[in-house]
Amino acid sequence: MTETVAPATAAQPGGTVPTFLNLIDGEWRPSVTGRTFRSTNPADTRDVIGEFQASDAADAAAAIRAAETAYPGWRATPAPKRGEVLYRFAALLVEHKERLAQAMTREMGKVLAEARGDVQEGIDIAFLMAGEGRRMFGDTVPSELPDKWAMSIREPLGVAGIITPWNFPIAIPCWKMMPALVSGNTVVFKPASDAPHCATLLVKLMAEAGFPPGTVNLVTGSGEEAGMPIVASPDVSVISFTGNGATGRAIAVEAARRFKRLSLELGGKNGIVVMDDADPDLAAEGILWSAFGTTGQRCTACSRVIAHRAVVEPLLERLARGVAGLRLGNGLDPATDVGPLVNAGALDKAAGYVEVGRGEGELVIGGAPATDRPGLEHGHFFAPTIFRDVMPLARIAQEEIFGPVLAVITVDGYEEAAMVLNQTRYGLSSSIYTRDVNLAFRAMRDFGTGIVYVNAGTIGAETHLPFGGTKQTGNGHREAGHAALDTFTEWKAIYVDYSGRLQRAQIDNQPGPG
Ligand code: UN1
Repeated sequence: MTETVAPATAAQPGGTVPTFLNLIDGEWRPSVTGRTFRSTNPADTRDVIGEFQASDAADAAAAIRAAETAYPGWRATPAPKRGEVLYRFAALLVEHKERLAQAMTREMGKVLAEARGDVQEGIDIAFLMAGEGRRMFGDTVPSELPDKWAMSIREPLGVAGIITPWNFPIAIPCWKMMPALVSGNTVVFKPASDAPHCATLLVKLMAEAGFPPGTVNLVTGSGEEAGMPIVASPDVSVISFTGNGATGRAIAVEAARRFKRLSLELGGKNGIVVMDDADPDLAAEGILWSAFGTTGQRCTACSRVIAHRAVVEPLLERLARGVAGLRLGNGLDPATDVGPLVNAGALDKAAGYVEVGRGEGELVIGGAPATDRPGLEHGHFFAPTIFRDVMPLARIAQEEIFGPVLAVITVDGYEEAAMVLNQTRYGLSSSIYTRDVNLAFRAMRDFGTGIVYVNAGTIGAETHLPFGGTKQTGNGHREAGHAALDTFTEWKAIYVDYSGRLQRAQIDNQPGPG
């Protein structure tokens, strides 16, 4: 493989563009299609990162075969030994953190400090799951009968299909692959087409860490050509997907045909409630970070503020001031607060929702692409945007924009705030700012999301608690924490009768009255 981490600055026009390959059965291989696609820098699209394999069903099939072949050996490897490979991988991530973070900022635009955080999340989950190699707790319970043993163990499922988004291009693949691998599955990994370079660097380190050939296979390409064949394959036992709802639905339909285990992590429309007793400075800071960090491109990003009428003016004043101070630019520049959107489609989507928003609320600040500003001409930059006086059921308060567009809704009390907060089809993250402990506990109970924050924004989940959402945010599974093992394992109940005679179970030994 031509493996270079190109300089952080834009490639010279006419400079050579490296070509990257799939990893199948421990070998770097070109796609059978002979086609490639480009990954470019969203802060400056003249900077081409590389050509990547435009794989199709035949490449997916080869990767699945490799994973199937590697499975018996990996499954038979004791879990603590599998965990040791994860430890080595985690250590390599630590060693290469800065290089990976730079490559990430260049490929998908998030500012360097956040890119480092993304790699850190990968490190954290790798260490956590490495430890699962020595835990992976099951139950040992007393039997109903004498001289009989009863216990349960987790077993791997087989080949895991891992299909990931571009917005956390190291963290999310690690969230999925680490629990899959430590529990004895082998992996076929199809990353988003906006971040194939990060995926390539990641699997290269995995191979270096000592995952045996075929245990981890990488196939780049489009969702339709390379992803769907993985979902449809009878030889893939479990799919874990993070991405948009429409793709999630198509995957769910296909997976259902084979009763395939499927974990979906889809959209969000995360709200922050600000009560009249909240500290307005603290709330404004949390909102700005949650709404405009990662340019609003997190599943957990805050896109709705539900503010008590008594605080809405001081809050909006702070938010507008905060937004005015945010510096847009290339994420490699330490002065940058907000990087570009990932691609031209994302820019068009944000602009389209701003047009919708003009009819649904009052524009406070922003509202346009920022590509007319000096230095931003060649990137997908959009000005952080706030609308006020938005009605709870307005489109900009209901639909996931996945960009820096925030809708502020005014309410008159806690009951109304909780109702509005829950009035969406999604349920990933939520937050309340209040100094009233009773209200905080009511919110913990009432907010119908998988993650609830008190006096903090909606982003920044830690890797050792379950991550995921209710309603159309997913299909009930959770990532991260020990809950992640539930996606990639199934339970086996084991009974050992050491009495040396036939003992009928309690249910089979009911003589009846008299
Ligand atoms: C995502 O956007 O899909 O909680 C993941 C957070 C991060 C993960 C976000 N730890 O904001």
